[in-house]
Amino acid sequence: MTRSFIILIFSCLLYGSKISAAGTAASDGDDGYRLWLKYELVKNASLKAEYLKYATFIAQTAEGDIVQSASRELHMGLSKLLGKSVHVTNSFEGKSGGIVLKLESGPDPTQQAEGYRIQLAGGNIVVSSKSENGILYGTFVLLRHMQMRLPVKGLSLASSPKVRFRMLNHWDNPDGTIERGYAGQSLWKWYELPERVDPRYTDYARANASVGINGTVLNNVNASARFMSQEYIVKVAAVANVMRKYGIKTYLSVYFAAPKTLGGLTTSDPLDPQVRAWWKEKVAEIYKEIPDFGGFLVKANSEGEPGPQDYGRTHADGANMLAEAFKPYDGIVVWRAFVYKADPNADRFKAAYEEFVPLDGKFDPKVIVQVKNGPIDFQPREPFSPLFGNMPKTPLGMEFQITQEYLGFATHAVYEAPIFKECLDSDTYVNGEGSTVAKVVDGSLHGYARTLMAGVANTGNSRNWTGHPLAQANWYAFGRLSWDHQLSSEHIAHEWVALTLTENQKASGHIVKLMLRSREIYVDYNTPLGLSRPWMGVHFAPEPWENKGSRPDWTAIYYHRADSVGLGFDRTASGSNALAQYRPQVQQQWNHSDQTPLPYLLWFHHVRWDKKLSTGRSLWAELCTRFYTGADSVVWMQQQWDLAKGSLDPQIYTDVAERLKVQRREAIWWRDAWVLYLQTFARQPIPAGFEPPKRTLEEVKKSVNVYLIR
Ligand code: BDP
Repeated sequence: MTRSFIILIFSCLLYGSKISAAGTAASDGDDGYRLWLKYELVKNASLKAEYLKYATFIAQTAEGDIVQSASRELHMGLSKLLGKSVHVTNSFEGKSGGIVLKLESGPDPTQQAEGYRIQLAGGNIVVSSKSENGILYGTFVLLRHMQMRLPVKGLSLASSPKVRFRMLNHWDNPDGTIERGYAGQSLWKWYELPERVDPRYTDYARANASVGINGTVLNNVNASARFMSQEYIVKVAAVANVMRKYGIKTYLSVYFAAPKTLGGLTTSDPLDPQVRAWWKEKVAEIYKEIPDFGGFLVKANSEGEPGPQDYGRTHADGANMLAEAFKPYDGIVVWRAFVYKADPNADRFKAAYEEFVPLDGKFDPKVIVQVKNGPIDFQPREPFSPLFGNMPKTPLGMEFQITQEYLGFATHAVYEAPIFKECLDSDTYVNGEGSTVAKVVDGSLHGYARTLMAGVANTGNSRNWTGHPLAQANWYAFGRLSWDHQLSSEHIAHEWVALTLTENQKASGHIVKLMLRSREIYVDYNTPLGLSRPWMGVHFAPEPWENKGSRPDWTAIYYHRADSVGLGFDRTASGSNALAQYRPQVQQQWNHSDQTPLPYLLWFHHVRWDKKLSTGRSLWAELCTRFYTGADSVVWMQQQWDLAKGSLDPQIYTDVAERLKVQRREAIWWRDAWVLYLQTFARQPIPAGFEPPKRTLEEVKKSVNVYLIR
């Protein structure tokens, strides 16, 4: 069969059946399934006429499944945007008035190959790239351009990704549950794979490719060894077959002790020849089924997971053993640096640095060490991890959390781009001023070619993918920033709102305002002034009184250190001295409580309750002010949302409006939990102007417990 014949059949099928699963719209109301790929009909007549000028044909001039996906998407997108089925052909000689998808010649093994160019030439719009992936990305950008109702006149766009591996990490378990997932069950239906391949996998791949994501780790970092069994490898291969068509490589998290538990060996020691042979065979087995397999993600010797240290070996020994198994292939090993030992005298803040910095230079070139943005654990605000910049001989990847583990699950609206940006824009000063975390991660500071940004996914099988409709923006923003970390939070928010919620500029302005302030508002009622709140619970409500845990750093009191004198964790030289892990210029910013910016104050200082802060208020009064104004600002968020009402789909409007009501109620509840608890130490009244909580501390504690039991 010739390619043009295949294309013709495919166009007919696609158009004949109207729209694939990908484009299914809900009959009444918008259920959010289509994400930012809605392709709503262009109503403005002159703009539509301008787009139609280039809609006489789609020329798919290159072979390959990924280019095929691009022309399929373009065909579908144009038919919905313009109400016209555009003919797909494989040549355009002498013709104008179409869109041409073209592979540029010249080999280019770098990430630049994934870049695209969109320009006007010979009366056509030409989308070109050195790679199939680039053509697909360019196609999505062109469709985005039209979705944003931008003119074609003078069209000239070009962009290359700044980071090479842009991936989602799913914390999904084989039984369908998702660790820290708040949008339903796992997307991956292991029980029906490999025979039945849910069409939703294709829509997942489309959404990711549309923002430049090119990798997905399907399973939880607290990994089940089952994923290494032949039974599961075949299932994973069926998912990988879908991902491949969208330029997405499939990865797996591995259980380090699998040689023992699955392979029946007596040890999983990384220096044992039999163990090494086991992994080599396992990797070969995977590549037989998945020729473009991406690699492994490993959580080892962390929170009880097995690892090389169980055998007196180092993280580098473990990672390098796996890297050796990948030698014949393209795959990589992503080794996580999320480690902290159960040491009652230690500061968890310092743990990853202490374990990993001495290993700098000892990792195989196929290894990337994946570091969480902050030193502790995805708190609403954290200083950047001191590992960034301090391992110049090891590629360090970024791990952000998109799922809202500490950000109110799928109930609270928190736009995360500002969290990601805050970290990426932080200056490590390792090579002088301007040595930002972003430059460490994109490899430009230390010359790494293998660069990575990962986001812990917030997707589930909820019809709208993310539970909270506004949480879709966090998935979108992660993808956009993994491609280009220089984009601003505001720019990304504008794009997402225009693509997903409304074309109306005024309404969009209100929603973008809401999104941009949402994180600060959340921090104010949740963990103001640099408080943090991890412990071993569900991580929903703050439970600052929590003092029971099997180790000290699995309690809440370990982190905030409230006592009769004051509040906060002293990490200066008089305390844990964690600050010494940063360059002097960074230390200077945070060393003195008088000069430390308020958002970071309690991360580094134990501050007296009556200390006067730069706002003119005492610590206690400032805390109360933040808790109260934060909770009250949710009302402002509700107002912004309501101002956009007339321009929103009613189903989405109502969904968000109702979630904001819950957010308001919970913000007050969390505020009350903190102020009543802290008051037992500060022994001061709630400052004038704020109404004291209507409940007692005991009542708040009980209500949190009830929540936990439920
Ligand atoms: C914490 C989560 C836990 C994860 C762990 C990790 O509470 O569920 O397993 O991080 O990243 O944030 O490994």
